[in-house]
Amino acid sequence: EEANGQLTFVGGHVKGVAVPCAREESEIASNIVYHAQYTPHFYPLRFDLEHAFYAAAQSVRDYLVQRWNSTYLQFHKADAKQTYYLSMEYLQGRALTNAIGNLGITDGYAQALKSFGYLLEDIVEQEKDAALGNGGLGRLASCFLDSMATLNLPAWGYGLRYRYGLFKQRITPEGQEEVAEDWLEKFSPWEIVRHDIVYPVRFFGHVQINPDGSRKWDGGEVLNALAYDVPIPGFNTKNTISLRLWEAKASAEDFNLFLFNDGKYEDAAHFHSKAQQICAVLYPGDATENGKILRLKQQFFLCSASLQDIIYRFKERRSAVNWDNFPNKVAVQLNDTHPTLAIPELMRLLMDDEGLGWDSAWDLTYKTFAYTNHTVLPEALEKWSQDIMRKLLPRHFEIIEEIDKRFKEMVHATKKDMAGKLPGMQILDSSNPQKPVVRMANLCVVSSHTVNGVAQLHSDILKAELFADYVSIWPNKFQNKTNGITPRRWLLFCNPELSQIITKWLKTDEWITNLDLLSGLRTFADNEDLQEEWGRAKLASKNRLVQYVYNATGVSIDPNSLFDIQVKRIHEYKRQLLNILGAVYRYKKLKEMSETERQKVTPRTIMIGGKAFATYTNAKLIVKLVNDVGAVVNNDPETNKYLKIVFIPNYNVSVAEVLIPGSELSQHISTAGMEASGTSNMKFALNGCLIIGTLDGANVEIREEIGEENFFLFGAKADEVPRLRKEREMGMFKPDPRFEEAKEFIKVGTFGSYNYADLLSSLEGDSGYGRGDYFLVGHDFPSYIDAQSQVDEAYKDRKRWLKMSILSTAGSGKFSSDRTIAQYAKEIWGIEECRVP
Ligand code: B1H
Repeated sequence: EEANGQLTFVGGHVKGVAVPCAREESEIASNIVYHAQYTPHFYPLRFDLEHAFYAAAQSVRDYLVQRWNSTYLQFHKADAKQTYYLSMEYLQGRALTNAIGNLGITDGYAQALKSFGYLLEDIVEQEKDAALGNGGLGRLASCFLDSMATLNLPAWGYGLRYRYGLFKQRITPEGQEEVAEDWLEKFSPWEIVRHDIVYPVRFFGHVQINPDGSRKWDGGEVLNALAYDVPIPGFNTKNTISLRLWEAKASAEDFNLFLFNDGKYEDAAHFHSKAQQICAVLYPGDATENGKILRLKQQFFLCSASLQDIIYRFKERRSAVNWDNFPNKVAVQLNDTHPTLAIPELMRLLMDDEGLGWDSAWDLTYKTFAYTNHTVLPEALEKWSQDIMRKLLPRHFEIIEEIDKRFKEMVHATKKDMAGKLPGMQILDSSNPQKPVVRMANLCVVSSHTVNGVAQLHSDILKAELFADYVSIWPNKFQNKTNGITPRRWLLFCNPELSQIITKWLKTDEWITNLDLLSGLRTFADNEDLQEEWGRAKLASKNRLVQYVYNATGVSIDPNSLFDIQVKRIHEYKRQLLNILGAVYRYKKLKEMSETERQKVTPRTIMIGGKAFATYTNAKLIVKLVNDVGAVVNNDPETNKYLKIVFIPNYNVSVAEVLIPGSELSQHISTAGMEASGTSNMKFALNGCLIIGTLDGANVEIREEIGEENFFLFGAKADEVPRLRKEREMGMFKPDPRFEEAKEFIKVGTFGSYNYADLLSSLEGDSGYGRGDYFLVGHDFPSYIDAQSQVDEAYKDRKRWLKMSILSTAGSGKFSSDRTIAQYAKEIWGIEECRVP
């Protein structure tokens, strides 16, 4: 049984290990044929590209399921402490290339598909992105899962199975249009519905006080949470972990047959439609929170189902004899405050269902949770109305009140000197009697054993500003964990040309799981042979991008121009406006030059992409402005050999996989102190792309690692920002004439009839968020233009540029999510490797 690797069922339990997966083309081919015939999603005699994709994906899933079973058997046998990553967002993107790449069977699949007349590249393109996230925070969660699996860590991801993920962006003459993205239109070949894993989740109702004084939450509405598991394979290991996504379901009992038979079809299915609402859409905000009650329901739904599942698993283990053991077996990481309700939910389950007293329940809860903060933007710090919370979650509200009360008592009793700071630190904020709120970040800080920021600068700012008062109470609670990205998806798979060169020159492919080895490339940075190969690989990726841009936009771009890219969510603090104003200024200068002067200019293609939150007016105007500027510049025969400006529509994970390898310069130009980390900066640098950027977020550490001579720095420093804003308010700001020139060039209607006065007025006036240039575009404009001139000069020297590019990759080792996750595992979670033999 175990010898041939089959699973064996013994007395209701499963024993055994997974079979190693097929490497032979013929075996892979017959597995694909099997699914094409027996997984009846398609007419069996049809075997087109789409059918081939689904059949191939399902054959891969079989291997994943085998490994996934052995992984959980291993975790169970070892009774290892496990980490549960709770996140409202995962930006998984496509899975096929990643899965066969991690399993080491890419060649076998390429050959097998060829035998059917298909190219693997074309098959891969059939897959829809799973976009259950907004931006960096969601993509970080997905990179973390890849690293947890690769490092053989006993870990799970928990999230929601949104019916519609992040919207699809269409560009029309009016700007951005949002369209629902139907990623489940056919089905997802990667998920496994778990009809055996269902938990009830309650909303509303009341708290019932029992004769013995214990409390019970009762009444209201109860929905079921049904699990869908997505297997996450590690690289070069059998370990395959799980992303468990919850879907809301009403039960059959909630279907009112009486009403239905009476012809009242909608009323009959009232609960069913309520259930559907919960997971219908991903909240499409990035760094804004606008208090939707449905969003609060989603958050609680994730927390309650996940916690019940975690407790169920704990009880299955031999260590479960004793609740004291809970934090020795369970670590829960909160991906920002979105899953904060897990804290009062664990308290409730321990006290009301398991019968523990407050002190024991609190002790276990405190030792279980850790919280990651991802932003200091005030509008993104979640605050929920106390009234809504009390109504939706009456028992949790009581528990939160009690946590707050005891926190205040503790401060009065043991930290008297801090008592004056309580109004800023307490969880319940009733200072506005019209709108009392629960401050979720405060609840997290008070209830977690560890709090971390996502880059050194950000963590320092948290300690010095946002959470400064708590630092006096708990000096050792605060840590930094600089973000990272998975080198598998973001180099090995998306940039095979460059990966081969790296392996060849390092004489090993161990860099794939030990990214620090990239520093070995430094020795060869001046080597002309390497530079030649490096340049050729970049050109191959640029050509692929040229094709992509043409297909997506109809614009032809010149592969010999400098490819300059800024892709991220559109937000004023990320300053796409600075980029486009710089581009407008460049265009104006080109127009003023003679043709002989122009010929000396470094030709550029500026690409900007990203989605704007649907109700964020200025962000949407920025999208429209970039498109309007592009339409004029790209069609100007005088200048379009030297400058093109392209808006890349519908930026997402799979688009990033084409853009990043083909980039030469990327822009990470947020107002200093406002971008907590950024992670695309790491992806670009890893792919040999140079960065123009401010001293913000992880840029600071990237610049340290790759060397300041290889980074185009400009702009105010974070600690200067408050003073600069003050000076502005006092009317002391004198704008650079080049800044005025660029704005004026737009205002006079160069780029069409739309009046951008409202958008540009955000850069004018004296003060206020959204006015008075809060984001300091005007202040940083001159140093930005100067840094761009340095870029143009550097690009003219091909050898120098290639050397800088090699050094960017060579210095990116630190930014592997393997390093980040290893630090979380050791310094926050206290978990260890648990490897499937
Ligand atoms: C980040 C968010 C975010 N920080 C609210 N905060 C959201 C806030 O739906 N919402 O309401 C969604 C997302 N996202 C990003 O996290 C930071 O801006 C980046 O700098 C950072 O790199 C990323 C990962 O840590």
